[in-house]
Amino acid sequence: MPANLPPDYKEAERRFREASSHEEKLAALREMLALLPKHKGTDKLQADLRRRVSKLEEEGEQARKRGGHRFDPGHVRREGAGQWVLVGPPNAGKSALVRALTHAHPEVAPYPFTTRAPLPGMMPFEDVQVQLVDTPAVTVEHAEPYVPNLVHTADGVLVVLDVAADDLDQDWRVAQGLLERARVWPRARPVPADPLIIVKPVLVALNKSDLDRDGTFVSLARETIGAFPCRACSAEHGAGLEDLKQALFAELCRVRIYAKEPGKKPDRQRPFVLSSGATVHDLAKAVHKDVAERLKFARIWGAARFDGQQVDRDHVLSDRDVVELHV
Ligand SMILES: Nc1nc2c(ncn2[C@@H]2O[C@H](COP(=O)(O)OP(=O)(O)O)[C@@H](O)[C@H]2O)c(=O)[nH]1
Ligand SMILES: [Mg+2]
Repeated sequence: MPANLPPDYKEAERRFREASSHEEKLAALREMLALLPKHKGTDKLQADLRRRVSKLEEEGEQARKRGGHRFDPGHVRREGAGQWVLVGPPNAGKSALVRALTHAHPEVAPYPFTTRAPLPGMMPFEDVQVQLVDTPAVTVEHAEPYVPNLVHTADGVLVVLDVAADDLDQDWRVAQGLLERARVWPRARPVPADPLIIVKPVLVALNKSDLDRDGTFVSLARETIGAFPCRACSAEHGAGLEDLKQALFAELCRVRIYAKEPGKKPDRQRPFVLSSGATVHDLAKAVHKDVAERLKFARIWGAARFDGQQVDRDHVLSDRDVVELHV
């Protein structure tokens, strides 16, 4: 890999790695090709990118000829502030959690493998929505082949375990095996230098806490899962769900920004949701690319010290800032 690739290129490359649909992949690759500095040192990379672009173009053309869109269970369109995919053994309560936290109605039943296809639902949290995707169970013997891809492309993975299960150790091992197959590395652990893995939040829901009268099961489970962040909850009785919702939003590392035009009130209903670390310029890009190009400065209302204070485009935003963009 040639050194000194510009940050924009690396950003496009990140998008390529995280892309789950054909269109997203192609768009990111084309951007990488456009942003790649063209000189001798990048000849091979250029050729490689060209080859990958034309291969994807060809595949897209063939798919269109075959007729329209085929249903792809390994890809759920991302919506809202971020996408969590729920995974775990049969009967842990994945579907019950999606039912309790969203407006979706997956089937909940006391027998295994009720859920066959991924089912997304939107979880309202304060003034945003977080997407939860219910999936079929994964066991030692059985896994739908598309589940690793869902796990790889989601923004976060919620491992759902039944705290009262007979063999929690095995359920946990199977879940970890799935993360490995999906090439997902949990953000809570020191990250190895492996270009094929993708780092994302992995959270564990210790469900059915209502069956754990004296807390023994939960403490044993916490020992099993070690350093992973976890929340005890009961999808059926509601205990711990508020806390879980909070964690699901917090672990996404997002900021909510209310944009306003000079002289007008901010739109408090629909914040722009950006990755934490986003700058005034990132917000302007999210509003419109013309705004980003013409941006002169911004004023911010947020934490007390920014009471309408003027800042430049590189200023890093905080959750719930109100930002007035001046073009
Ligand atoms: N006691 C108790 N039972 C639960 C809880 N959540 C789910 N269940 C039950 O566990 C069974 C499996 O739930 P389901 O959501 O279908 O599990 P899934 O296979 O992981 O999707 C059903 O009989 C649910 O009623 C809970 O928090 N407490
Ligand atoms: Mg289910």
